Amino acid sequence: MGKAVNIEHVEERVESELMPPPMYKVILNNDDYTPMDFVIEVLQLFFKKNEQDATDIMLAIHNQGKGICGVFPFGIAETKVAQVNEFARQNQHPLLCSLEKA
Ligand code: TYC
Repeated sequence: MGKAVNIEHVEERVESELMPPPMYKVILNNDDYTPMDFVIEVLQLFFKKNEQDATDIMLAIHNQGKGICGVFPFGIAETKVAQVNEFARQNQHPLLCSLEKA
């Protein structure tokens, strides 16, 4: 007698192995006080942007209110948000980093 296989469990496993993980946008929000150079530094340090890309993203956020720094699986996105907000607070800036489902 072959072992019984629970098809629901197999389907669940195949789904979790084949489906890409849900992705989250890491967002920087504009404010009136955080220095532009600090935002550029954040984009270079935490999101590995070069100086030109970091400057372009910062200016887009400044002009449009918010902007995407990167798109990551939940655990990585959550960690980046916490690290950026802590770095901003340590430097006494109100810069706000947040998450949105992609
Ligand atoms: N608006 C800020 C200023 O004029 C610059 C800024 C850009 C702040 C992007 C936050 O996410 C931000 N100094």
